[in-house]
Amino acid sequence: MAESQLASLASRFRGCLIGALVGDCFGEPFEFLGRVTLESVKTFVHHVEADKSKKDTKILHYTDDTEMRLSIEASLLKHKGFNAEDMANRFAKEYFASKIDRNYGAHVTKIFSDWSSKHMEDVFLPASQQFNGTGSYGNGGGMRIAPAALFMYKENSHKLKELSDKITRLTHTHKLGILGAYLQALAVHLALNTAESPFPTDKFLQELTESMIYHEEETFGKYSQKPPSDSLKLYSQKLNAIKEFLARSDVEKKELVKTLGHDVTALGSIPISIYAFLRALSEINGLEGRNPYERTIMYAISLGGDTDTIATMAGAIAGAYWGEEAIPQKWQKNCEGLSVTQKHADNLYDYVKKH
Ligand code: F2R
Ligand code: MG
Ligand code: MG
Repeated sequence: MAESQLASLASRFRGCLIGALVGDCFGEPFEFLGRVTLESVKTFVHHVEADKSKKDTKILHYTDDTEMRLSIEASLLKHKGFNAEDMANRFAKEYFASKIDRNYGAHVTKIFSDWSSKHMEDVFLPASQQFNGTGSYGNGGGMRIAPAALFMYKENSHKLKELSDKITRLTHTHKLGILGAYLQALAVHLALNTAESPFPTDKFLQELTESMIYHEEETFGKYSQKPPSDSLKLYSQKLNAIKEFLARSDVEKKELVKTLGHDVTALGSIPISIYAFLRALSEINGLEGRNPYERTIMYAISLGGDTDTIATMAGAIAGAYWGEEAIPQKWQKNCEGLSVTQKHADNLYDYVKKH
């Protein structure tokens, strides 16, 4: 693909948010299902792509990843920036109003209850009290952060981090939860701002790694919270592992998951989402004939574990680079929340163009 064939910016805004939506809806049936294979993902996708007139094609519901993302978009647009009380209100209102179980994280809903039941002088307080005051390092910050990257399209990474941190701290105050959400936001921001083709993988990974080294030193130099994992303890280490995996042709899922993770923590899911996007830039055995966005989603889900969240994060990055056109119409139309996602993407694009 030559530079002139890159998708328009408006298409990339839509691609990012629709890309995230599809990842969530397609990943949901597989979340922590046990054994997931590329073949089972292909069977599922073929079913989605089958003629809608066939009786058993159902709309795919979104989960907490999308419900919270939509609230962030609505709040940023309404207030032309971050408003803590409004965003918190929207998170809680959507959670309590939903007739569908969106499968929220086990602890985050306690924060919604606190916001709703107590008069809160400080909306950041309930999150900071979770897990004996260490805060959550779940991936709930990263799963919903893509709109921050769109909103800060014209701004530098420091401004992006300020916004990402504020949004994340409403529910996740552990340093790894906050850093992970920023890593995901930066990955989307860089993909959106990349005007080169083919995609410059080395440059992308280098920028992510340099930024994470800078912020990890700043963070762990000042704070005493220790990372929970007994494998690679920092995002920058996992980004180095991604570079090594991409240089090899013999990487098995087992080794990938052991090193990068595929669980509900930020450290155990955001790096593998970035890897899925980068790996899908090249052909993948069994996914011949699929474009890079399709490969990203199908491959991300095939890695198993927290599939809705890994696929929504990988899908946001892929959509921000490849644009809306790369996402098959049949995939889009089978997802709950398509029209509101399109509207939010267009409104964010209009906002960014004017400011
Ligand atoms: N809830 C789900 N899926 C069901 C997950 C079941 C799974 N077997 C499991 O391991 O929990 N999906 C949705 O939740 C994820 C996002 O979660 P979020 O918003 O980060 O929630 P929470 O409650 O803050 O954190 C999730 C879990 O992480 C562990 N954890 C976090 N911080 C911790 C800490 N400081 N100490 C110890 N454990 C910590 C806890 O187990 C939390 O329950 C997404 O997958 C979304 O799709
Ligand atoms: Mg979910
Ligand atoms: Mg999940």
